[in-house]
Amino acid sequence: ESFGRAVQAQIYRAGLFGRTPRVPVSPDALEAAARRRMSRTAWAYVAGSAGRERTAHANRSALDRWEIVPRMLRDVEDRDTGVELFGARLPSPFLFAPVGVLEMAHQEADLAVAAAARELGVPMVISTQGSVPMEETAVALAETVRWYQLYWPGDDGLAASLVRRAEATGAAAIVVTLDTDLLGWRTRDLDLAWLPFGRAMGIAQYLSDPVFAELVAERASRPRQDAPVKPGLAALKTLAGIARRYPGGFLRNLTSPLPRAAVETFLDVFSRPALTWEHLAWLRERTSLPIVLKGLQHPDDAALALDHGVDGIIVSNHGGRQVDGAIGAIDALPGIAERVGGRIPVLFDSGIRSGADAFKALALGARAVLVGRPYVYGLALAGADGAREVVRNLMAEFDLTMALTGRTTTSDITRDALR
Ligand code: FMN
Repeated sequence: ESFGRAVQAQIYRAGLFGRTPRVPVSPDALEAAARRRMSRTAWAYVAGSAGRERTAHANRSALDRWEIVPRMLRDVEDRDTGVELFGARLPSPFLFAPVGVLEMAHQEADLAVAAAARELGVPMVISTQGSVPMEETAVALAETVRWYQLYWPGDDGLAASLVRRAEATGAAAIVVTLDTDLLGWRTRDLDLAWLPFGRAMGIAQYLSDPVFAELVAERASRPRQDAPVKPGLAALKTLAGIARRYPGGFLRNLTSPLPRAAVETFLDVFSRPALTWEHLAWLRERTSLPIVLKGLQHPDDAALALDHGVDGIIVSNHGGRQVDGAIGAIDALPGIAERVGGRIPVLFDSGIRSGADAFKALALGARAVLVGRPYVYGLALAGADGAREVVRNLMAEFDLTMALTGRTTTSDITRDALR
């Protein structure tokens, strides 16, 4: 039995006993249910985008403009939805996109997503803005493929430390996110005057880092009225534990100089707007892992990526969270795929809400796709089970879409499948 049919059968069978899915299958119903479940601030942070949110809208409308043209009578009984990426065979073209501050959606945060990823065999991209230290997420992933997403910090020592830790936790690639060297103009968050990082949420990778601990110690020891504290690594680990167990309550409960110094240090080192293409050589010297650039939208940048010897590209506009009024991400894909010409894998995200959307992205040249908000909505509704069900449903619909359009392998999904 095929994956798509198996999932359908499971859902309809439960229906015979009066059970309907706890996590809605319809993307719109999923979003509406998550909105009802999540706090105002969490909803704003997760669902919100930059400015008037025209880019997020364009992500959807651009995907909807492409239409699939199915083919018939091609023997689609046996299908393989798998893709090959950096030497690993993946069961489907889906990955869990790096999403920070997951504690806003669910207390188990990254650990719940890791459990979902493990059960599905679907890779997870661990975020630098994680709510759980990457070492713990890696344990929860067991043998599942994990990549590490790097926000390149202002401090080189910290950057090197994060990459070292990612290697030690078995990351199969380093994803450098390029579109967020500064936070976008996020109107919903601004109107609530609410930013998670200022509350020590989503900074577990930093709080658990030995180099970060030194930076905090240095800042805390600078002369000021109330800062005689010199935190060691253990103290910072404890703080990370507190932050994790009491999402949101960390700073309210602790007003001592230490967490304040930690948050201030984070705000100091988070961004690196001075980053240029030349810095990639520095990273190349420090890791032999594949380097994947996330957030490219211009074919010339794809050409520069090739010139600088990177191993993969993710065409993405961060789900519309960074620049308002930018092109729909899928409209950037064909030009970049053409420029890359198959030399390195091109991946895609921003706006994927269905198996059919993923099919379109593959037809336009993507090897695989990352999913962001939808699994966060599942996480908010039902923890690990919810995140797993959302991606399982995407995989099922993708499988059925392949069958119903006359494709038996992902490499059969070519440009002529679309109009
Ligand atoms: N991208 C990163 O590279 N690092 C992050 O820490 C990160 N955090 C995110 C947090 C939230 C709440 C959301 C919605 C997205 C985040 N992203 C981050 C972007 C996603 O990786 C991905 O590009 C985007 O969500 C894809 O668009 P979609 O949500 O429409 O699927």
